[in-house]
Amino acid sequence: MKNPEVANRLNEIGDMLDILGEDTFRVISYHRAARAVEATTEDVEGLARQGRLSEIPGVGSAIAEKIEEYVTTGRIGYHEELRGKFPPGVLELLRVPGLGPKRVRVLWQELGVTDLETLRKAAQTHRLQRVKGFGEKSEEKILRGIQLLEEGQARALLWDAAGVADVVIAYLKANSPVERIEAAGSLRRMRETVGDVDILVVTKDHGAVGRAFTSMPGLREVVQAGETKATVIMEYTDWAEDRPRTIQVDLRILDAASWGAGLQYFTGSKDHNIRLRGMAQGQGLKLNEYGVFREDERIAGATEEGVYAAVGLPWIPPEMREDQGEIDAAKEGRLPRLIEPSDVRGDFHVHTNATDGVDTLEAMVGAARRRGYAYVGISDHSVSATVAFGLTAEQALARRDRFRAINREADGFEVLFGTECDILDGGELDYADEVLQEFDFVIASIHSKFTLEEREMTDRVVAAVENPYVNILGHPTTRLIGQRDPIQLDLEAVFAAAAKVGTAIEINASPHRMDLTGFQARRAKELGCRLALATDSHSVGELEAMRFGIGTARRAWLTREDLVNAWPVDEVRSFFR
Ligand code: DGT
Ligand code: CA
Ligand code: CA
Ligand code: ZN
Repeated sequence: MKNPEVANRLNEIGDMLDILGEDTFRVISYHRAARAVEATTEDVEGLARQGRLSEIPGVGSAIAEKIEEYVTTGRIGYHEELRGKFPPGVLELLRVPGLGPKRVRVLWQELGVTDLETLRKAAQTHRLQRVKGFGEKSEEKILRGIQLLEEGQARALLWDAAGVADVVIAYLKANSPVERIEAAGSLRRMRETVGDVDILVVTKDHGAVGRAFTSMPGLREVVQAGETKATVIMEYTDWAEDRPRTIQVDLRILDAASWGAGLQYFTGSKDHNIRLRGMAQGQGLKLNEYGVFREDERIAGATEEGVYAAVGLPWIPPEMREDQGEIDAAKEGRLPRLIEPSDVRGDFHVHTNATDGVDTLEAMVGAARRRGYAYVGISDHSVSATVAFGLTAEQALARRDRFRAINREADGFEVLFGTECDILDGGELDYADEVLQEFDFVIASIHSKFTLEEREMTDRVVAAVENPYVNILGHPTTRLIGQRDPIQLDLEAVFAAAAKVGTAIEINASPHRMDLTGFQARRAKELGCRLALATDSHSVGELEAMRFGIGTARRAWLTREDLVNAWPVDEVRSFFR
């Protein structure tokens, strides 16, 4: 499917026009078309062939022509023409938090800043301050922004890494004689970012698997190719920005007799492994990636369960293997029964095209149903979220009839009528209480004023959490991986307040948010909070992110009782009331 590539080109055209100071209306139309192309579930190639491109919302004839050109020739002449108008690094500057097209143009034209490196130099040597609108604060912000960007580039989002692993695994299954295959490493532990993808295989024919692995489509480079081990660099398009990126993929071929030991070893974490190995040594055993050995005899290795059992432990779920007390809990029989995908009955925090989503209410509801959910909570933005086309109270409430109509038709499935209501500067909510009480549930979220000091920010969030109409605190820290640091917030105080009044805390599974993290969510539970899993979907495809929300919940040691989504709809409704 070429949709991501097309969306990326259209976005770049919009950005370039903006830097060149072209008409805002044209700029916006390219960005809007890019979002729609990315979100549509239909392949643009097929639509182009059938002459149906203009059915994509926001795609007029001029943009349709460019998409057609890309689909047939792999390039867009207009894109290349614009590219020729400035140094290539200039576009990169847009990715620095706080730098919009207008500021980028000024930096480029007045200071000769042409890429991240020259920008860094200009900030370090305080030359930025010579430009109107830039001061010492903006220099610091820009330096931190460059650092965030580079950290983000070093590790992939979990969503992206999982996508690459899925493709590699499907390819090897289809094109080589693998008997077993699984992803290990940080991906299996569901860390929110992944350094490299580790794939483990059992096969009788090493050569055939190695050849398939080193000749997959999408390879940038083969770093090494040995008898039991190979490393390649794969290309992918990233979720957050639709940019071409690369990630390392390691393949290891294991003997069937060592499958469990290899899986255990290469899943990590390293700290978990070190502790486990210490435990084995204490019992006179040797543990490595080939098995558990007493003297020279292998007493376990074929299965992971067997490896843990050999050192006297029950199997520990991969998401818990972070050396955070899980080994002691296992030893003492205190491992929780973690939430499973099949326990999840619904999603909260879903946007539609009434605000900044791209799909209709009916499409989002239909997709949620097809996932096997019993309910879905729809939560479009409130009025102050202007960049997200937030709804006035009247507009929001006027939609209720449409929800009622869907619910009358849908047996055994319920749509909950919600809102994602902005938390304003002092912690008051964007809608009045009389409006808030009309919704089935209210998510309160921060989308503005990210830079308050901790004390003020904590008071602000606690005030929102204590509002009697608020049911869920949305993406509590607001961090965006690789783009924005978390706000200064005393999470302990927020969790304590939420536990007291019965406001649930969100685990937001949107790929670049992943907010709370597993460690934070575990602390929320310890302080008595309920948690709510939410994908913050802006299109049908993003409902899939629930997989990573569940991963995070498992990293947080959460069970069915802890997660509102695991409850039947009547219990959810009474909790919200
Ligand atoms: P990443 O790739 O940075 O997101 O994190 P991981 O955990 O996937 O790390 P990676 O790919 O370097 O190695 C995969 C697993 O292999 C790691 O989680 C544990 C195991 N491992 C790697 N190096 C060592 C080591 O020196 N000692 C031990 N005990 N285990 C190791
Ligand atoms: Ca890894
Ligand atoms: Ca690795
Ligand atoms: Zn939000």
